[in-house]
Amino acid sequence: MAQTALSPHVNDTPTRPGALPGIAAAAIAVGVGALVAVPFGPAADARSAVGSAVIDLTPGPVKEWAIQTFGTNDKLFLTVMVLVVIAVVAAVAGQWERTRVPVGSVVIALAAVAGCAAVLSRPDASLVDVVPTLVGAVCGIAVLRFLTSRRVLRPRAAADAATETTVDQPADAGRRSSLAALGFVGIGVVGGVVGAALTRRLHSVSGDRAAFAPPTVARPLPPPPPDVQPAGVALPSYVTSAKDFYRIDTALSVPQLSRADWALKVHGMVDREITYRFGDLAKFAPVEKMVTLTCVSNPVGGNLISNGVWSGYRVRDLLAAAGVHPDADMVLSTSVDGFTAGTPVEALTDGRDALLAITLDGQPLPVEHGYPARLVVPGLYGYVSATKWVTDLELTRFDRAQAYWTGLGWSAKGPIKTESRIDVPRSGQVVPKGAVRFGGVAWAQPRGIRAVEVRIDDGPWLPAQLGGSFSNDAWRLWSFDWQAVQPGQHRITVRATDNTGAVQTADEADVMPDGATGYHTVSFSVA
Ligand SMILES: Nc1nc2c(c(=O)[nH]1)N[C@H]1C(S)=C(S)[C@@H](COP(=O)(O)O)O[C@H]1N2
Ligand SMILES: [Mo]
Repeated sequence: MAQTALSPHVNDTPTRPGALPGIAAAAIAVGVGALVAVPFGPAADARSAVGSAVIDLTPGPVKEWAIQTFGTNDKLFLTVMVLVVIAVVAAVAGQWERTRVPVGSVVIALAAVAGCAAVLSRPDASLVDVVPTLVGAVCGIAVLRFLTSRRVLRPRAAADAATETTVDQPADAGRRSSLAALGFVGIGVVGGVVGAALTRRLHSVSGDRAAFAPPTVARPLPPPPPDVQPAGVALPSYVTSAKDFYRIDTALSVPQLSRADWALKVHGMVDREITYRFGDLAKFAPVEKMVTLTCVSNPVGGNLISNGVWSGYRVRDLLAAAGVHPDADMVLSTSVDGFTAGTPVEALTDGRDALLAITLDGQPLPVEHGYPARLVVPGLYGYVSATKWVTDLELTRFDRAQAYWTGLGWSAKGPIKTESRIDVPRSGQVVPKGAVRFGGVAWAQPRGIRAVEVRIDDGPWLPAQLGGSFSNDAWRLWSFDWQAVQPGQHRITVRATDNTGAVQTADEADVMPDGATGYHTVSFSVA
C-alpha cells in the first residue's frame, strides 16, 4: 500500500484522467445545450450556429470543393466535422484538467464563449439565444470537475480517509470512472438527439405550409406538350419534380419562416420604404412561369440544374410601389438567414418577369426551396438572383454593395452561359450494336436553345433532334439516333446554339468566377 502513503501532489501525475472525461463533458455541454434550446428555437442552437459561422468563414475555393465533393450532403459532412472537432478538442483538453489548473474547464468555457459569439453572429438571433449554450457549458464543466475529482479518480484515497474497511482496487476505480464517463456521454448524445428532434418538431413550418392555399393565377401555364420529352431515351423529366429539384444553400438548418412571421422590406434608394406582409401580396396579380434554375457551381456535365413551374408576384410590381431611384442599379436581396444576392435592377424590372415566387409546381414552395417566398429570375445563376426565404430588398449600387459570393471571389454579375449536357450514354456505358438513341439537355436562359449538335469520336458535328420548346427561360431536351457499328471505345461530345445564333464555346473555364464552359464529352463502348 505504498501508493496511499504518497501525497496527493505527487500522486497527481500518474492518474491522468484520459480522454473519456473530456468527451463526456463535451457531450453533456452539447446535449444539455440542445435540450435547453428547444423552447428558444433553431437560432439558439450553438452547434448549428458554429457550423453556419464555419460556412461563412470558409474560403470560397474550399466551399466550392465541398459543394463539388459532397453535393447536397455537404451540410451533413460539416455537421459531423464540427462534432468531431469538439470531441477531439475536449478529449485533449480534458486530460489536462487538474484541481489547481483546470485546463479542460477553461477550454470548455472558451468554447462556450465562441459558441455564444457564433449564435449572436447569426442574423436571426437575439441575446437570450446564448442561454442554452451557457447552461450547457456550466453542466459540461461540472461533469468534467466531477469525473476528474480525486473522489472519482482515486476512491482509495477517499476510502482510506474515511477509514473504511473495503478498499477499492485501482482497476475497479478506473472501471467505475470510465462507466460514469460513458454514462454522461450517453446522456449527452440522447439529449442532443432529442433536443434537435424537438426543436425541429416544435418550430417546423410544415403545418403552416400545409395550411396554405396558394392564390389562383389568372392565366395558368398550359401543361407542356408531350413533344418536350424525347421518347425512347432515359432523360430527366422535362419538369423536375419538387423532390428531385437540386438544392444549394448555405443554410445548415433549413430556415423555418411562417407566413405570419414573413415580411419583405423594400428600402434603400427608393422614394418610400415599404414593408410587405404576406397578406399584402394579394393586391398584386399572381403570374405563373416556367424557369430553369442553374447553379454557377455546376461543372460541365453536372446536375446542379432543374426546371420548375413557379408562380408568384412580379418583382417589378413590388418595386414600382416603392419608387426606385434611377441611379440604383442593384437590388441586394437578403434571406432570413443572412444570405445575400446582388441582382441588376434591370433584370428584376424588364419584361422577363422576375418573380417573388410562392409556389413550385403548383404547391407552396418546399421549405428547403424557400417557403414562404423566394426570388426566381430567369437567365441569372442562382447565386446572384434566387434568394430563398427572402425578407429584404435593398436598392443600391454595384459600386457600393457586395453580395455573399461576390465577396468570396465570384463575379458580381452572373448571366447564364449557353451549355449542354449528355445524359445518355452514361460514362463507361456499354451499348449494344445496332440502332441506339442518345440524349441530354441544353440550356441558355433567357435566350433559349435553337440547335444542338453531336459529334461521335472525331467525326463531323451532326444535328441532334430537339424536344419541343416551351419557354426560352427553360432548358430543352435533345436526342440523337446513332448506328453502333464499330465495337470498342467511343466518345460523344455535345454543343448547343442559342437563339441569338451564338454557338456554345469550346473554351474550357472553371466554375469560378462566373460559370463553367467547355464541351461535355462522355466515353462509352460498343459491345
Ligand atoms: N437564402 C439562400 N438563398 C439562396 C442560396 C443560399 O445559400 N441561401 N443559394 C443560392 C444558390 S447559389 C442557388 S444555385 C439557388 C438554388 O436554389 P434551389 O436550392 O431552390 O435549387 O438558390 C440561391 N438562393
Ligand atoms: Mo448556386
